[in-house]
Amino acid sequence: MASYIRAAALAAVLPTLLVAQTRQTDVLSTKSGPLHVERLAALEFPWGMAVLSDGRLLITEKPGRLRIFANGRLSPPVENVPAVSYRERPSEQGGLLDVAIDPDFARNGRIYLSYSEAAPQQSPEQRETGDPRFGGYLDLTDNRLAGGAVARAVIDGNRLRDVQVIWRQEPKTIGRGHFAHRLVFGRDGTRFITSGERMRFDPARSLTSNLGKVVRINADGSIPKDNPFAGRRDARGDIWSLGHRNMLAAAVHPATGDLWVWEMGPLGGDELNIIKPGRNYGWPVVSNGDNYDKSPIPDHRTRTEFEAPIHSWTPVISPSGALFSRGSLLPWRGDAVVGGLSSKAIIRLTLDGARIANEERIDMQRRIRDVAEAPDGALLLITDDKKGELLRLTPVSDEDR
Ligand SMILES: [Ca+2]
Repeated sequence: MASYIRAAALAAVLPTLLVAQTRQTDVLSTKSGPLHVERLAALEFPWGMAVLSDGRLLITEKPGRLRIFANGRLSPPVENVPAVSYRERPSEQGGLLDVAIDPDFARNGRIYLSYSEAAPQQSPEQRETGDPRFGGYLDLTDNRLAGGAVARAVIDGNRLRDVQVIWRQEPKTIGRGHFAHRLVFGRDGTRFITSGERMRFDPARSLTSNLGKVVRINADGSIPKDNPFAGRRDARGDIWSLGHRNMLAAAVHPATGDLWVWEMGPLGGDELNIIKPGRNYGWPVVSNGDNYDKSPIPDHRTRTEFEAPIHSWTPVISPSGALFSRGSLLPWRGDAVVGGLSSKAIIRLTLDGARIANEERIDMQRRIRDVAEAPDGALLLITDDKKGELLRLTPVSDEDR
């Protein structure tokens, strides 16, 4: 009560100071110096972020809302967003997921959204049969047939128009997990989608399903002619690479143009892979982790025909969103910055080419769902929680100390 009275008294005299106080600025210590942590907005299970060149920020909330954060305020939900499949429960991984801005946004005003959708035909008889390898993570009450989708649309004020679905996960399956669904643009303008294996294991190695794949499509959903399986009758043309599990973080390296993808392992064995077209990254045959029921999986080194990760993590980081820092404000130029869910951290990777030279886990005490850099170089974070937050990290200047 005393602090409330003090704040109220201050408000009468110094309204601007009170604004700064209510933004709850904290200081975080890192190896590269202290950072201010400001809380900019409250959000319910935010999932993806994309920054427009004018500084506006698009943010998705998993229950099915898209918001625009501008001038310190969050917009009402953007209208005409596709309907998503979402039920609030601890294990729900579906909903409205990533958002990305067209490289030619200034001309076409277009954005891309990934999300989970229910199948149009649902049957009351369908039931999750489950796989014992999931141990305690099995949810046998689950019976909804769903799959991921990607739509593009033009953003017009606070409304979407010309919404077109350009890609779908096939087949749809029962299950609440492993949609993956990060959206990243290649330097040639093609679109990469990380498509999780929906907790089904074997589809990841099948060329006739697009589950457990990195997918590459053109802006309109058509298949690029130089995709590795384009034009083949026995394979899907949208597949770029296979043998993946649940890849929630991806970014294109600014110098090489290579696609870097971070993948959740099961019990242990989170991976960083640099993606080569047409290659198999091993899931579910090999992993540097074990199944949730403790049954072992052969390590990557036992099967050299599969691409081995550049790096794997045990204990895990639970990678959730990644970027390569421009370093225009934080002294992190060229570093990979990865958000961590179960690790409740930001993982800063200092690189030597394609090798991790140094790793810093910066404890955030919150599940970090995605990372982005603002036009001024500030690091933006969203946290995975019903009472989620948009946070901004900036260096503490000498004047502040
Ligand atoms: Ca692998």
